[in-house]
Parts: sequence; structure tokens; C-alpha cells
Amino acid sequence: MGTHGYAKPGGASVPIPRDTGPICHNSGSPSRSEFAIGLLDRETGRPQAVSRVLSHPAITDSGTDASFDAVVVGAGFAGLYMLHRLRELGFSTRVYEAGSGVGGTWFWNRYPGARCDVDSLEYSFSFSEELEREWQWTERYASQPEILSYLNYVADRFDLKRDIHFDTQVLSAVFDETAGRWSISTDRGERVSASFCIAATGCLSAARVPDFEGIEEFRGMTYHTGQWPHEGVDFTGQEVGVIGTGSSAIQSIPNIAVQALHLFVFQRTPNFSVPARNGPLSPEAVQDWKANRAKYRNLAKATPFALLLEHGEKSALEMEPADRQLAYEARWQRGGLGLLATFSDLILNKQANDTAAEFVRSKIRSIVLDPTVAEKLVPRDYPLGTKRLCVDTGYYETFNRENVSLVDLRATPIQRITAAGVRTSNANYRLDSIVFGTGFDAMTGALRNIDIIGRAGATLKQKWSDGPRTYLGIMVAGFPNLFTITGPGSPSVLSNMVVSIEQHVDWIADCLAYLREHNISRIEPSLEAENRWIAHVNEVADYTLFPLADSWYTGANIPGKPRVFMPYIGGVGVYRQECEEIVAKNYAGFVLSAPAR
Ligand code: N01
Repeated sequence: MGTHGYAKPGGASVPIPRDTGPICHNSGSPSRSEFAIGLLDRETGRPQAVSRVLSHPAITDSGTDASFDAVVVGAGFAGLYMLHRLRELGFSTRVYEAGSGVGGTWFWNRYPGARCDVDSLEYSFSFSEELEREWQWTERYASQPEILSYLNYVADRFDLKRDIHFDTQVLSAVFDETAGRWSISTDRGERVSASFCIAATGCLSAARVPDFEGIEEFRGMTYHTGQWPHEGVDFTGQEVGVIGTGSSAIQSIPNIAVQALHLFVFQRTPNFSVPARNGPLSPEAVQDWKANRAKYRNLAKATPFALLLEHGEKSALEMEPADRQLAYEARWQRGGLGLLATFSDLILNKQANDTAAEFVRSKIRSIVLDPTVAEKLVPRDYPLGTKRLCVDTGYYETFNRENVSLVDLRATPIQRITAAGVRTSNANYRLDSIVFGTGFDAMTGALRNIDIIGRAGATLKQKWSDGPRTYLGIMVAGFPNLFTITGPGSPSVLSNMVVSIEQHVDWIADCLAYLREHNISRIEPSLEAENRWIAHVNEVADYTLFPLADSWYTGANIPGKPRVFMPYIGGVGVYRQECEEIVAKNYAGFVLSAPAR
């Protein structure tokens, strides 16, 4: 058993289990399968049939168009860096990307006000010192257009686009046991084979519109924040409804409100949000970062969330109330996610969390002038931070505008969407446009949308029917040579994604180099290692307050999705150390096999 692990209150730790056991390989063949697609028509913004399902034939390795060492699915931060590393190692690689350009999340999420709520200097690649010297971020938090420009700059600078097939969706990936290769088919009819299949599909890329009755009858325009039209949307003179109050809606609502004739915000669950306090980056901050980048990058890697937050070491409950209040106020004034790190136990101890939650509640009451509206905006039924803490610019203030109304769906639920707008249990709202800020089938949706068939004809969908199962969030037992960058079971969405992406990409690239060097053709986790890892992921989550919330972290936002806490909350520092130790022990917990003779 390992000696390091996730720190519990009181200094004890949850040990990370270790495994080296082997598994047997079975044979089997793929079968016909189905592939589900998104809900809003990307060109017209109008709803498509709610459960349109295509079917396509399963494929085998024979008759493929081309062979590669690796196929990478997705050209966001993860896919781009993966391609770069594979190129450096001399692996032939093809990348498939559903969008018409690079960027992934930052290609699709173009809603008004979209920006990252991690500091731009930290939310950027660290692998190239030259790149860091060349690129200038302009604001504390980079806007979506600036991040997309950055990713295009990266793709051009490292000449990555020539290996990326855009506007191409991967439909299936089937492991051919005899050949020991993946067969990958796309919606453009391409079929290629590869020794390694690497999913860089993102954690929040399967946009989701709830199955509202009557949605196809609506005569106005509909938009999803995660599939926003590239040419933008002008809401001037319109009655607009935004459904949802998660991070995306909270960023877009203040911007839509200044355009719309009237904005109705349909809120089911109020969210905690803290001010961003965005602004131009000072030349001093940039200079300091550039002078000390290596030190800052290394520090971030060892922190729980890969963020350079100042982590308070005391319990919130040790403090005198007045001092505690001053500490929260200082974080509130600084802006951003740092509020959650004010004390050491805010995500571990409900009583401690209550002090922070009450602080934010009092802020909401002080900002929102109408006390009835303020009370509706106050979150009550989950601890602060256990649904993703939102970061806003003027969100609560927006409810002081005369052209903004809050519709409390807990009191008056949506009954249906009509031709003219939204009908709740007590009113009809006439709308020109509906914006769905209703989130994503997070962490597993994009992977489940691909027909992935591993050994013995086992499908990933079946394997994950009770929740995702992985080893380290990187690989899945039964699916040899398939890698999932920031997959479920890794810190991913509970960290600065770019840091976690770089860590996974480097781990995978080093792994492929190791396999080549040792003439190993196949790698796959043992079932025992996977089981122990998932038990550990759950055990650690259960030490925190996270499971108390109905969040997308647990799949609770999707009716029928198994309720499992999907990311690893043990901390990126601990996790990185674990990944490195596994490698040092010659890939403990993985089964490595030589080519068949
Ligand atoms: O999605 P969400 P999001 N009827 O799932 C509501 C990242 N991100 O796109 O809470 C009515 O958080 C749902 O209500 P409820 C970030 O990690 C980052 O906003 O389920 N309402 C909720 O209010 C974030 O967490 C950034 O009751 C329904 C909303 O829709 C993640 O992406 C910016 C409903 C969905 O909120 C996802 O954020 C944006 C229904 N049937 C996003 N179904 C930055 O870095 C759902 N809702 C700044």
C-alpha cells in the first residue's frame, strides 16, 4: 500500500491502493451499433428531433483507408498537444475534429461573455518556453476569442493543422484483436486503423438540451451556450428566455440583458457565484510571470487544483467570526475561485462550509435590491463549491435591471415549450429566442457518443452503464491501447484543465515511447487495478462534501445517468505522484504484452 494520499481533516490520509495483477485476453467480434447526435441544428439554431438516432455498420480492420501509429479524437488543448508530442516522437498521427477549426471547448462555446475563470497566465500551455515568451495575454481572465486565437497560434506555430481532419466526427472505434489495432470510422466515410486510439474529446463537449415537451413547436430561435453560432446573435428588441443558471448562463445573462428588450431567467437551482474582478493584465504581472514561470508552473503542479491560489491552512472554525469575515471579504474583493481556498476545510466540513456559504448569501442579499428576488437567488440546499462555483461579472446586479425577470422553476416548473415561448405552471412567457444554458452530458457523454468496442466485443457504453470505470482516468480494462485524456477518474474538471491535460499527454507520450522501446504492442489496465482505483476515487470523494450536491460531477443533471462522483478529488499533486510511481514500477497495474508471433 502507498503511503501518500488525499489529506483528511486531522492529517490522516486515504491510501492509494496498488495492483500489479494480470488479466487474460479473450477474443470476440464487433456488432452493428447506434450513434446518438446533438439536439440543436448547428446551422439554423433550431431544435432537431429530440432523440434522433443514426445507425451505421460496425467496421473491421480490413478495407481501411490508411494506417497510423495513433489516431487522436479532438483538436482542443488536449488533441493539439497530443499531436505535437506524437510528432516529436516520430509516431504517424491523424487527428479528427468535429469542428471546422481547432479549439474544442473554445471553438464551440462562443456565447456572449464566455471567458475562462482561471487566470490566463496559468490557463495556457507550459511545454514551450518560446511559446510562453511569444504570447501576450491581455486580461486577467482570457475571453473565448482570445483563447481561440491562442490555440490557432499554437496550431500554426507548431504546424499542427496539416494532420487534422476538420468537420469530421468519429463514429466508432473498434479494437481488432487479431491485428491488435483500432479501426476508426468517421461520418465522412473514412476508415483508418491505428495502433493507439487517443480520446481528446473533452469533459464538457456533449451539449445537452433537456427533453422539454413541445420543444420542436417553438417558432422562435433556440441556442445552446455550448453550440453558439459563429457569427454571434443580436438580441436587440427581443424577448429572450435563458433556461439554466450554471457557469455558462451566469456569464451570458448580464450580456444578453443589456441587449434584450426583456430577459426572463428560468432558474431551477440557484448557484453560488463570486465576482471575477477581471481587468487588463498589468505589465508588472506579466513580467513577474515570465521571470518566474518555471517556479510558478512547478508550484501549480503540486497544488490540489493546479491553481496558484493562496491556500489557507486554518480551519474556518478556528477563527473568530469577525476575522473569518475579514478573510472572506479579502477573497471576495480579490475575485475568482480563491474564495474556496480561504480555509483548509471548506470542502470537507459542512459547518466550515456553512460559514462561507452564509458569507456569499449575505453578499447576494446586499447586491440584489428586491428582497424577494434576492431570496430566490440564494442557494440553500447544497454546500458552496459542491456544484461548480461560478465566477461572474455583474450577475447578481443584473437582477436590479427593469428589463430582467427571474422565474423560479422550483415554485412554478416548466410544463412545456409552446410555439410562442415557455409555459410554466402559472404563466405563459412569450419569447423570440430561447437560450439553453442547460449544460452537458459531462465527462462521459462525448466518449459514449462514439461506438467504442474493445476486446470480446465489449462496448464502452455497456461497461460504463453503472458509471465510468477507468484506471487513473487514462485507460479502461478491456480496451487495450485506448487512452482517455482527462478521463473520468482523473482530477480533470476539478483542476486547471491545461495542467491536467499536459500531465496526461506527457504520461501517454512517455508510455508509447516506452512500449516502442521495449517492443510491447499492447497495454491495458488489469481489472483489479481498475476496481481498486475506482474504489479509491469514491472513497476520497466520500471524505468531501461533493457527493451532497446534485451536480454534473455526479451525473445528477442527466435523468437516468448513474449517480457516481466522476472526477478524482485527491488533488493533482498526489495524483501526478501516483502516476509517476506506477511508471517507475514498470507500469504497475497494467498488463503489457509483446506482439504475437
Ligand atoms: O452547465 P451546468 P454550464 N429545467 O450544468 C439547468 C464549465 N464552464 O454550461 O442546477 C430547468 O453547470 C441546471 O439546473 P439544476 C464549468 O465547469 C466553465 O453552465 O440542474 N433547468 C443548471 O442551472 C461549468 O460547471 C466556464 O437544477 C435545467 C443549468 O441548466 C460547466 O462548464 C464557463 C434543466 C446547467 O448548468 C457546465 O456549465 C462556462 C431543466 N430540465 C462553463 N436541466 C468558465 O471557465 C438543466 N437545467 C468560466
